[in-house]
Amino acid sequence: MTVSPSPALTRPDLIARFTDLLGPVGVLVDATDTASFCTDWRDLYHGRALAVLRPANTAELAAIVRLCNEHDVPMVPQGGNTSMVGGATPDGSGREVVICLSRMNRVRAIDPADLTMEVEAGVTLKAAQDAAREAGFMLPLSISSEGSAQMGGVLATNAGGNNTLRYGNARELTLGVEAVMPDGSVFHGLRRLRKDNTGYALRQLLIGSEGTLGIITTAIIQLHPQPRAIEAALCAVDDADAALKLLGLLRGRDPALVQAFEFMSGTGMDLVTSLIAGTALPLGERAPAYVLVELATPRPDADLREYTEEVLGEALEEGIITDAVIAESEGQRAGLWKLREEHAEAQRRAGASVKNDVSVPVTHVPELIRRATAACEALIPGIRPAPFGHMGDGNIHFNLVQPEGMDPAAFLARSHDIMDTVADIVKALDGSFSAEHGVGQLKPYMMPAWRGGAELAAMRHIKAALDPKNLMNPGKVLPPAQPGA
Ligand code: 2HG
Ligand code: ZN
Repeated sequence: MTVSPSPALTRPDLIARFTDLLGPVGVLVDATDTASFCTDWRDLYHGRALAVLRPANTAELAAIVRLCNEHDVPMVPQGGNTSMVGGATPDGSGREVVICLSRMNRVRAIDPADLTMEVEAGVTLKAAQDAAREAGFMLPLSISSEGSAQMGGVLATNAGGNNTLRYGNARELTLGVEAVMPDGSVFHGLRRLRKDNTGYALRQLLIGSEGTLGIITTAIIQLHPQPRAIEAALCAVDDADAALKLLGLLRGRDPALVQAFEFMSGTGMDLVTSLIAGTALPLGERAPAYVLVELATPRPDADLREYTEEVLGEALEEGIITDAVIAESEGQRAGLWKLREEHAEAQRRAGASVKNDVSVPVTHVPELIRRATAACEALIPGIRPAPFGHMGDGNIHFNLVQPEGMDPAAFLARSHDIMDTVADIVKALDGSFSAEHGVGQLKPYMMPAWRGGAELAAMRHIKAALDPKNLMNPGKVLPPAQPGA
């Protein structure tokens, strides 16, 4: 796919036109104002933007997308800029505009009878969760970056996170979307229907498209009843095999209660407790690995505390876990979650790291961790494997922290070797090379080997049909087509 010859309008002309449409408040052009939009959270990508555009509503967004389409201006949608794969960072050409929906930040409505929330793309996930909670409900999507991540990006990347095992990921929780398509037309799909078999599921195509097929402006999200009781516990285990046994025990007893099941390596936990202020291991001794378990129920009559003590007591007796602490208060529960949620930040502070956001069938998680640890240690002596993540749904962040004292650039130069080594193992275990972080600009090169043939061909046809000029987040998700392919 080629982008047609350069736009007829000069940069100052374009900026003037954008300013006419959005007003000065909606157009950022100074390098100091646009800098933070041009670099990703991991500091892997550094681009330039023709401008950062901040529409205040769908009509403004549609107008600027139409203008971009007319003048062949590539567009990079960006939410809270928390992508782990460079999915929202512009390239270095200075031709792309970043489109940011943070001014569209209203929770429009919560319908208690329908159990739905209508929310604009620029609302942070945390603000949406809070609004749901204040209305007596639960928005069960929960991710480490929820304080900054915005609903538009959460949906565009089909975010998963900590509660997927029980409630599904963004796709399962979204009933309808409104979106601006690459030509500037508006897809009015803000429906709140559980049943609606009327042709292709366009909203599901937009969810997870990482902004390559359109820009989601508003969504109808499915809410859940707020749990009446929640118990969180941190358990020490010897290895991932023991963690899997614990999951089996919990699910065998009552699968409906398990709301989160997060694995953490001893190495990862050491990094958190040594690098993040306000954290400390609440268990007597350091363990090779840990599991953060959360059980929850909306039933008023259940004695969840007693149940949790009983089932963890059984796990201790059977030698599945070696120690455990159950949170005694909301504050303690938050403290346990902080130990888990700060893994990404602690690893960022520990130097360069390579991330492998992979998934395998849950039963293969221990084998994945065993084999990938051995393979990476053989590849780079001193490398620090620090796997963690959403073990209950099979999604492990098999992250590797650089050896102590190694030059970070030299370590990052080995990124592809490391990623390919892990990917080979994941493939042998019937997994995926990107479980929840998406493809972005970091991983399109992996697509032919993993999604080649009819699957990638269909994706290219869809992209070409909806965005024939390749203006929506170009360079993301799909690899460049090979000549003749
Ligand atoms: C998490 O689960 C995020 O905390 C980030 O998905 C994972 O840093 C990572 O690799
Ligand atoms: Zn995650």
